[in-house]
Amino acid sequence: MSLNVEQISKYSDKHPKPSSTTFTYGTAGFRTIGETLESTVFRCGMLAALRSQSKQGKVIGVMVTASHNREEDNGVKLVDPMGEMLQQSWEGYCTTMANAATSEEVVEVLAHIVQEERIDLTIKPRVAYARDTRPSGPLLQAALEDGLSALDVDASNYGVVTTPQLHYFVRCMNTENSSAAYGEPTEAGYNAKYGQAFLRLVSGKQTPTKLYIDAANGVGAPQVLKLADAINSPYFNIEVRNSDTQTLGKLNVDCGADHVKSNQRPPAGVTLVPGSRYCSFDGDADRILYYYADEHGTFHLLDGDKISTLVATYLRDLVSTAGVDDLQVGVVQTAYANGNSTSYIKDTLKLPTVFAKTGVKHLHHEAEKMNIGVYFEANGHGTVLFNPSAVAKLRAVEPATPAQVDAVERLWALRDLINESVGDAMSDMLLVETILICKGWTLPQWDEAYTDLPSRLLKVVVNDSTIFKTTNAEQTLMSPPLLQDVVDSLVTKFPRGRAFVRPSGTEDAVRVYAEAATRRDCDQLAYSVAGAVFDKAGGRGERPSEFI
Ligand code: 16G
Ligand code: MG
Repeated sequence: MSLNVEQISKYSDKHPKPSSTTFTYGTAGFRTIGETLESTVFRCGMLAALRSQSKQGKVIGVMVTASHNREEDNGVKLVDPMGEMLQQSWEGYCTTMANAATSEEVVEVLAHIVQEERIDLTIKPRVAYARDTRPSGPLLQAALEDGLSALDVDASNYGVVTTPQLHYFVRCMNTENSSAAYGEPTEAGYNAKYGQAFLRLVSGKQTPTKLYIDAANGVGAPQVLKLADAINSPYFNIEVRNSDTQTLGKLNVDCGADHVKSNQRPPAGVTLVPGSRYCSFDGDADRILYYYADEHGTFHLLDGDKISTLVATYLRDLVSTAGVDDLQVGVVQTAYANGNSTSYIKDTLKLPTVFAKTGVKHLHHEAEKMNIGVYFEANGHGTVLFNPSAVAKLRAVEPATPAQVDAVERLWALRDLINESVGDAMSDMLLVETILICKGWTLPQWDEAYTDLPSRLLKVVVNDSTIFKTTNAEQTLMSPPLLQDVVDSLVTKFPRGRAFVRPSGTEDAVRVYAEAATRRDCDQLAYSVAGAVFDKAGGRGERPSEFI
């Protein structure tokens, strides 16, 4: 069997590539102005089909979203059979395919992939797809459906759902009727699985105060309300703010997890009252952060690092109570993790921790190497993985005391509560709520574990960000030459100073991160490093110079 060239060309001619744009499959798929993405999304439909055939007809996911980016942007990414990010070796195919100039070239690229991957075209391809609430979503979805029709895909449309929900559906579909069955691949199945695990873990404890959720005016708003309906219990007492997905121009504007983390202040539409509890999702609900105001009204952020230390502590204690001694909990962070969180994990919790490159796929792969791997980016994106040896060790344990029985049961329930396919704001929220309810903790009590070092993230626009090459989990610059020496010498001037420079994987810019013992030192360090990048590596526009 060979590719149906006539059918593919007919559909492809409907979605010509804009001649002036070059597309790249970046950290989280393709992402740019939504209206320019039609040809790319169409082609992703065909790529998903081939990927499915290369996996013997397993379901591949396609998600149309641009997460926390502005509303006019959109994006598309592919999801592999277990709900994980697309295998990196296929990213190159995606980029080549997106940049094919004509329909003839599109067919050539498809034929090349079929040959390289030895794809059996007689296998029926299966794809599950969904989108977020962006206005360009319906147009792109129609293009995607053409791509699926071009290769005669057996397709499932999940409508408007969060990114992690689609990852969950893909994993469920591919594990149905197997010993690894993950759940029912429907919204109701998702809500039932996570909702029931949550209630199993918290029942009998004291009910919490209300949780205010900033849903970034995105898809998390309708979905978390459905989750609350399914849970239907005072243990999940929520009020959703920034839930307007209908009015144009509101998505992620002055709200959402990225805004809160970047600006270190509460979102619009939420007035913090001391004693109350708040969290923010991002636009596609794969990130979450908590925050509160103290009695002086000062804002305190509980970011991904705080979530990961809370979760790792809880798991470590349960593992120890359960008596599964050789079951190791580890933590994966990125260079953006606050230095005090890393010291806390190493010195106080005494847990192993490693750094991975930015981007969920990199953390995920490191976490897979651990028995129980907790991974979070400081921006609130993360989850927990139980690897097969952890599951085997848990199965083998023979609890002797009621406390051990309880701890083992809790570990199983936690595994059901966690979306292991990818970081998930709703599942992570239920996890944090569970731990707080079980410990009887307020947000300030959770916050007591350690105090963040002051940190600052700056962006420098340069002529060519591709000259920036890093190593050591993006903490050390290899190129441009000698720039790392300058960074190193600046860092030594400030107590507890740390700084790194890395090219962004989602936009054409360079990011500078710095932290130090005091706010003043931290800002001085950040601006001196950013100034050095600007001067020595082709800075464009205004020189970053607020303090120097
Ligand atoms: C993407 C990543 C996020 C990462 C961010 C870094 C996924 C699903 N998302 O949004 O994890 O923190 O990129 O962006 O992997 P940057 O490279 O522009 O700094
Ligand atoms: Mg997101």
